[in-house]
Amino acid sequence: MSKDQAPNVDAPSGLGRRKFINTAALASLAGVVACTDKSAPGASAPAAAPKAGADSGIDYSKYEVKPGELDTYYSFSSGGHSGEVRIYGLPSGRLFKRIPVFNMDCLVGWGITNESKKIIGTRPDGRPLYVTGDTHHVHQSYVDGTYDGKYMFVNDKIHGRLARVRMDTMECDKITELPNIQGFHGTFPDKRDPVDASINRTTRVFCGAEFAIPLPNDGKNMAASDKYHSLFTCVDSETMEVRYQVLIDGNCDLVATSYDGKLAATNQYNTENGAHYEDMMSAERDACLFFNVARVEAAVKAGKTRTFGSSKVPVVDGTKAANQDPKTAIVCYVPVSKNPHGVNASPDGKYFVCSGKLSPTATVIDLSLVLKWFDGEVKDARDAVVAEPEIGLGPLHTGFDNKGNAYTTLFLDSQIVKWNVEAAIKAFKGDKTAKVVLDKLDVQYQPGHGFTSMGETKEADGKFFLSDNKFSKDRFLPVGPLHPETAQLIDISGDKMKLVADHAVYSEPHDSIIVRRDLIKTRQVYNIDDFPNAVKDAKDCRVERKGNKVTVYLTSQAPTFGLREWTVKHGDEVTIILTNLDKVEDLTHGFAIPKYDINFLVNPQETKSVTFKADKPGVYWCYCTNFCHALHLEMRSRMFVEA
Ligand code: RUQ
Ligand code: CUA
Ligand code: CA
Repeated sequence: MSKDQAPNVDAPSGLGRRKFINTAALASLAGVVACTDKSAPGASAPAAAPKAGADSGIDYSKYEVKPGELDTYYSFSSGGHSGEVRIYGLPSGRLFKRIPVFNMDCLVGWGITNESKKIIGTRPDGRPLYVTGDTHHVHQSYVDGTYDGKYMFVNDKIHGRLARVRMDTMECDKITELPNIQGFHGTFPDKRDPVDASINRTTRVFCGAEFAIPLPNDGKNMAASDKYHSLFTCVDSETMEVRYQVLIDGNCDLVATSYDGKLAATNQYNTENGAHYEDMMSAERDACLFFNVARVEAAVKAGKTRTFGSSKVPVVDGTKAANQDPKTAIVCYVPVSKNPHGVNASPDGKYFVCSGKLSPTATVIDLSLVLKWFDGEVKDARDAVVAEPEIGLGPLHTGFDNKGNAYTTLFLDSQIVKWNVEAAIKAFKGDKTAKVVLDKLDVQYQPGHGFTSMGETKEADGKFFLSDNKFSKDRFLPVGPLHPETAQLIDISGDKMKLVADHAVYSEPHDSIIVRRDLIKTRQVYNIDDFPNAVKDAKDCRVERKGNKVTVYLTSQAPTFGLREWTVKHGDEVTIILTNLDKVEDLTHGFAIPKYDINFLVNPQETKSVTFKADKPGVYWCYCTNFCHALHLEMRSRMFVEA
């Protein structure tokens, strides 16, 4: 690939790199992938990749996970518009598992088995309600500021759904559709329960809707977009039911929660309620909204609520007009730089950082001052801003170490910037000696999310930062027009950031968390008693008929299925219930029926079922799809559909 094809194109002339990006400049940027002014201070051209191997002075073997060794961290990653969640090991970058959530997956039978369709929801004809999804953000459940290893939550931006993944089996067990919203983007669970301390674990998951819509959205009126609204939603992490929603002005983008459980926040880039991008960029400032959780819940309890459309979910009024008096307000609108992106909580529990996106700054908001605003002690919400350092072009997301440093992705600069939060606060107060920006590192290319090891917990350990980059051209062997993306591993334990690995990841890694391995406790074999329809003995295998409904009870035990053959009649509705009686770890069987579009797995001691219409007469070899035994190919059964 020639240099001029590389994604590092100089800024269109006339674009002042350290100045604000205005509408026109942004529009002209749309045609280039990057903008890098090599003469600017602190910047270097990422066109030349850091030298590999011995030349870089980095001992890469330190980060190697040798054959037979295990990784020290898990990385749980959303798969963007693949609709799934992925599990990697770090530092190796090994891909362990893809968890189907909002997509269909014929490896495990997600969207094919009755059990998965019950979680996804079905249409009247029995097909899954939706087979597309767009997962953006994954976060785990907390107990007192760190992961409790129980659940993982992930959003679907397309259809406005929140899914829960059980951490013991690493499978999705619930999906909830949020009412009256579109473009569900940011999500974050509570880090601590502020109301009922006896529960002492996450009970809320907050969800931000990015696209404002008419309420109700009943097709009667397109109206002007300034009449649209967004809702901020709270879902109960145990029941996965929607508890309440808050009506707001503008939109939501990312979501963060405080460590004391008192505040939930969302940054918003469209305070203008614009329908087109230039309208969304017309105001000088947008906002970061802070929800006073106790007050919101008191308002819900007091019945100061309304509902929209057919939804029964109580909605409280968080609009500006209804929240003029701080002493009774449920929402605080803190003005921040125009069109911000990302809001992240520092692990010391004190600050939230919003990234400027269109402004080369990050905004640091002091949570104690937000709480003081609610008490009437701070007059102007903008006074909760304690720093606004200039860090580089196109800042998006921030991770933190355990030494008070922040690491922000710079999309346009293709860099990670390391900066010190307390120094930024000093500089904001006028201290000219404060050294704010400590280091910059080129990444390849255009980072979106970046996150640190354990960085979303109070156990942030300052070891690694992972940069999920949106572009990878020239970093990997070419594979056609659809490129992989890059997840670059950066050692942040020293003063200087060190790029230590390029991991190719399938499109589109969106956001991840890096979790210490000791926090994850999985079961390796299911408990047969957890499945009420389990066929517990091979002797129980049989065919039962009620009218034209036929149930086939089946077991698998390497290398046989419990029935060698069975007969149903043309036109029957057939349900097959299959229990894997094998107890040995890793002894998974598959079950496929040609021409009937059936394909799913049963793990040790697991039960799954499928239902279909026997609409094609003939002999069908049902076979095991998952290599399980020396006689795997012989592991078959015959379905006879009698004409
Ligand atoms: S957003 S690249 Cu969908 Cu996570 Cu910032
Ligand atoms: Cu059972 Cu292959
Ligand atoms: Ca805006």
